[in-house]
Amino acid sequence: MEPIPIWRWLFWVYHKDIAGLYFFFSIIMGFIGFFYSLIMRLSLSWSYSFITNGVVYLHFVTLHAVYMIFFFVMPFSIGGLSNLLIPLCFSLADMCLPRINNLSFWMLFFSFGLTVISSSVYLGASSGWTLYPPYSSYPGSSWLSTDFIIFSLHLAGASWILSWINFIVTIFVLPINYNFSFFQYPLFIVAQLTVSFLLLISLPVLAAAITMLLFDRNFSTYFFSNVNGGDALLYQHLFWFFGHPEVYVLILPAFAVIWHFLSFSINRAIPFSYPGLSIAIIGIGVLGCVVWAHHMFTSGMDIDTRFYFASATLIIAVPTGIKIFSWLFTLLSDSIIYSPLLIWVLGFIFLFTFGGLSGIVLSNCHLNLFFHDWYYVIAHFHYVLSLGAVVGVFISLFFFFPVFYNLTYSYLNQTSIFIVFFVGSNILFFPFHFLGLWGLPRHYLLFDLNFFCFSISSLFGLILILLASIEVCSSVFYREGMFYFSYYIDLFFKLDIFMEKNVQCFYNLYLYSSK
Ligand SMILES: [Cu+2]
Repeated sequence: MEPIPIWRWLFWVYHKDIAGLYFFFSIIMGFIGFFYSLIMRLSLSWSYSFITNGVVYLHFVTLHAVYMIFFFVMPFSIGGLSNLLIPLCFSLADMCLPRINNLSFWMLFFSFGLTVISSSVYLGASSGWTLYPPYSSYPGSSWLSTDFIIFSLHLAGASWILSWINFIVTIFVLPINYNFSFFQYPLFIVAQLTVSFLLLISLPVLAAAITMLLFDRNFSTYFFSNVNGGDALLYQHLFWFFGHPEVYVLILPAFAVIWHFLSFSINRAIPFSYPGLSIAIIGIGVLGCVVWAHHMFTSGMDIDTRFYFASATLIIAVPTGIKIFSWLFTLLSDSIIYSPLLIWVLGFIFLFTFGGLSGIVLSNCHLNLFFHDWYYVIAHFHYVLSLGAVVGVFISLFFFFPVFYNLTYSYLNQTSIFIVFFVGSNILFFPFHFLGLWGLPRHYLLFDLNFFCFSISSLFGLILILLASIEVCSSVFYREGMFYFSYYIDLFFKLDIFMEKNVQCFYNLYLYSSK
């Protein structure tokens, strides 16, 4: 067989190839984001000896968030998993707009390039991923880094907009042969549709906000400058109108993967309480768009507004509870097939529920006045996102990669990676709750030496997570076999089977290929 020329993959349009590009890209980016968190933990462990400049420390905080959110979790769970699975769920040969698909990946890649340029200019962007105006406006950071981060977010946003056009069109236009009613869609499709609509609603708002910020920085427009008649709070409203739906964009695909794995484990195509789950996903999406100001309780809103946002936030616990009880009930089933991934799912449910409970504490608009910008908040969103979404990434790696890319893990490795990751992540993040209760503020390089033992234990936990990630990369092996992808596609078209049977057929392949 002739070797493929290196430039060929620049023009890949086939959905599985593009998904592979996204997976490869996002895993590299995950390690870069991890590297930033390692530097943060090191500099917090030996205060003022590792990094001496608080602005540089904030630069690492900013870049850690940007890499993890925009270049690790989003490309993996949206770009990668959707491109891989949406055509398969409907037995399609490819996505509806393959060239647009290719374009959106490379736009994301150039967006990453702009972030690299941003971090190489002077001290780097140091206003957090939220880019709040007093810090990100011209007097706060006069060097060019923030402008490049804004360009990078623009380009990444344009890339996701192309992606969601592609997903929505593929889901609604192509599967004409099947006549699905909405409540027959697989949950993965429902989740990706919800994600697409959330991006459709929220990304243009983010684009508007950061464009105004760009104009403020370069053309003296004063949209967000209170001194000159603007309103800095406006930026926070616009940003969190994007920022809160964004957390569901990050976590919903992980939920969908959990459901598909659990329904596989009980040998059914449809998970327990299926139509309720569809409604719960959509409900989370809708509610997620009307709770943004719970990030701004300390900004001086009047009491009625704060109560509205607090209670709307609490209502999200209802659809979330539906999902958690559905998972737990599925785990109680008699016909459950035990595999190491079930431990991962249990870990996911534990970590996500734990993060959800501290979220209920934070959604209280009075308690929030005390917890705002303390370590408690960091503990909350790392339990929900970093651990929830990242465990979703691990489960996808173990569950889908054996079948689609012939890359597989032994059961022993899957279990040992889980133990190291679970112990490490809890050692890292659990003490943050106490640090928050004791009033340790986030975003600071220096802190009281009374907390020294906690910062050392957090560093130890982070090193355990690093070991788990290295084990993931080192213990993967290529399994030559009959289950290469084209065979799998052929199987679909030859049998011309309906979606549920496709799912079943995939599961059988999985069982066979990852023993
Ligand atoms: Cu929120």
